[in-house]
Amino acid sequence: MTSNLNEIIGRFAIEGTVDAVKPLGNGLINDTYKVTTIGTDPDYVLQRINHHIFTDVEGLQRNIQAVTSHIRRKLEAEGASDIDRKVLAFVPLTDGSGKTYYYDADADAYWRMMVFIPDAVTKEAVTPESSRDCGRAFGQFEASLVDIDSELTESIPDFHNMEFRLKQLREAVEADPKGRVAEVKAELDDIFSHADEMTAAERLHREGKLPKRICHCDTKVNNMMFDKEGNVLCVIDLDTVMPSYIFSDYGDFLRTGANKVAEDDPAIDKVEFDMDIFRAFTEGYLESAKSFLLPVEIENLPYAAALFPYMQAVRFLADYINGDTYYKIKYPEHNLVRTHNQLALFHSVLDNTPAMRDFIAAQLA
Ligand code: GN1
Ligand code: MG
Repeated sequence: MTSNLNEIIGRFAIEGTVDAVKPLGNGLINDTYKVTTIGTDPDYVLQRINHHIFTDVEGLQRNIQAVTSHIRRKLEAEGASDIDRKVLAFVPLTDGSGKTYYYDADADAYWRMMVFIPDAVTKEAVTPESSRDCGRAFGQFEASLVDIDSELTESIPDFHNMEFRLKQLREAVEADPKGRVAEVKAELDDIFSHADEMTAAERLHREGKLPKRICHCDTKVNNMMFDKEGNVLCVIDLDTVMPSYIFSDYGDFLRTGANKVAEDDPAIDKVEFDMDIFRAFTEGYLESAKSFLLPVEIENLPYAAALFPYMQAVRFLADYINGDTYYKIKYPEHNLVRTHNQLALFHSVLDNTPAMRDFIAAQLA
């Protein structure tokens, strides 16, 4: 059974009278609608949260509330202008519970409502200029959260834990439900030959040398709002905001932004790590994040750039072996093609690592 949208909207304490409700954006995980009101009252964004992926909706919304109210308080203390366009605002329910999500038991659906940010745009394409802005903005996002005192939960447990992702791959290989393991021996050999170096983060963390901080964990260019002049307004899509190594935000942006082709492009010989994007993003990121980053975090930025294509290859290959149960596929070999693409990117990052180290050292000099 599907939810009645007007009935859902009525659960939230919005201002004004609803004029129209229309689908918004092209997200793969949540369903999103724009709720337009009559006249000058704010418009809203209504979202159905995918609770099959985000199983702890209560914890997830608590994370988002903690993060957005912390950022809002800081902006207010700084006397910043235009605060409503610089941080998301979630609408509470009308029932006085203070909750910012509604569970529709009949349809087994979770909903939330936020204020629509007017006169803002998102970008899909990464240029050196926009990646510098993204680096600065994601670094700023982390910087503004270093002193948050709320305990955040992992909205997807072990999301970016490389040891855990390798364990999932080993389990897939062991089970081999589709008989696909025999055809991916070379890919598995490649992956497992780098397993030790790629799990360095977990070891550093256990040794007490590497902290977890509040990270965004889905740092794509399209998760950022810009004003009409092209200035960054704010970071959006906060479902994956959770404690992680800063490698998550740095590495995952470069995984998507600095690949010369899309992550599922079958032209594997065209996969290449784009050093122009790397330099611009790193400059922006260090500008806003170096005030709090530890030497161990900065030293390992090239590792982070390699870690994310590697982790994604592990995840895609495990899904391929398992019979494509997690990622949507458009054709039977899709996850295998994605695996090849991400492994090629991983090797391109390794080839560029000495140059990356030199660049980062020069930034700090
Ligand atoms: C998923 O749906 P999307 O593209 O935002 C995945 C990411 C992967 C990405 C690979 C919750 O993100 O971790 O990097 O696919 N998100 C989740 O395309 O698993
Ligand atoms: Mg998104």
